Amino acid sequence: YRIYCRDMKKKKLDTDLYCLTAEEYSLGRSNIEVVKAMLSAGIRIIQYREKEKKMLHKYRECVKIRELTYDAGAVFIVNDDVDLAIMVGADGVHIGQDDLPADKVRELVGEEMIIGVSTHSPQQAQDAIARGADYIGVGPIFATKTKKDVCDPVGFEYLDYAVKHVAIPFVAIGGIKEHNISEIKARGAGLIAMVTEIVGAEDIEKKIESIRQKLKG
Ligand code: TZP
Ligand code: MG
Repeated sequence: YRIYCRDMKKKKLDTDLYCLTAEEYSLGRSNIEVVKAMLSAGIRIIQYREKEKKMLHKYRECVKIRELTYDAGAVFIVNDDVDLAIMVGADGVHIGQDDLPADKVRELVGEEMIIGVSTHSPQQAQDAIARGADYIGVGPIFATKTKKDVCDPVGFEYLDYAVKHVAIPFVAIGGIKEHNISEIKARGAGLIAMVTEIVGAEDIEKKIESIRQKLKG
C-alpha cells in the first residue's frame, strides 16, 4: 500500500459531490464498474461502504478502487475498517458513533489520513471536532432506506446549525436526490453526499452531470 502513501499529504475535500458505493442498489453492476463511471464523470471523493461483505472481498475491491481513484487523483475513503483503510493506502477512513472514537483512530492512522465521523446532532459534531475529525457527516437530512442502522432524519435544523457553527468541512447526507439537492445547496451545504440516487441511476455519468447542472443553476 505504501506506494500510495509515500509522500502522502492530507488530501483536501474541495469539491461539491461525495459519492459512496452500495452494490446492492447498483442495478446489478459491480462496485468497480460504478466507481469507474463516477470517476469518468469527474467525481473527486469516493467512499467505499459495504456493511455486509466479508473482509477478504472488501479488501479485493478496495485494492482495485484505490488504484482507480489514485490514477484519477480522487480522494478514497474507506468506511468502518481502519485496518482496511491503512492496508490499501486509502486517503481516509469514515467512522460512525459506535466505532472507535476519532482520537483513538488518529493514534492508529497518523496525521495525514483523513478521518470523517458521522454525526446526528450538534453535540456529536462538537465531540467529533474536539477529537480531531477532519470532516463530519451531517444527516440523515431526509428519511433514507439505504442506511439500515438508521436514526431518524435530523431535518434542516441540524444542517442549519452545521452551516453556521461547524468550523471544519461537513458533508450533508441522507435521502438527498436530484430533485431536492438545490434546497440543500441553498441552505449553505458545500459538500453533498448521495448513495442510491447515483449508484441506482441507469446512466451514472448522465445523472452526475445533471446533478451538477442543478448545483450550478
Ligand atoms: N449516513 C447517513 S444517511 C446514509 C448514510 C451512509 C445513507 C444515505 O443514502 P441515500 O441513498 O443517499 O439516502
Ligand atoms: Mg461505522
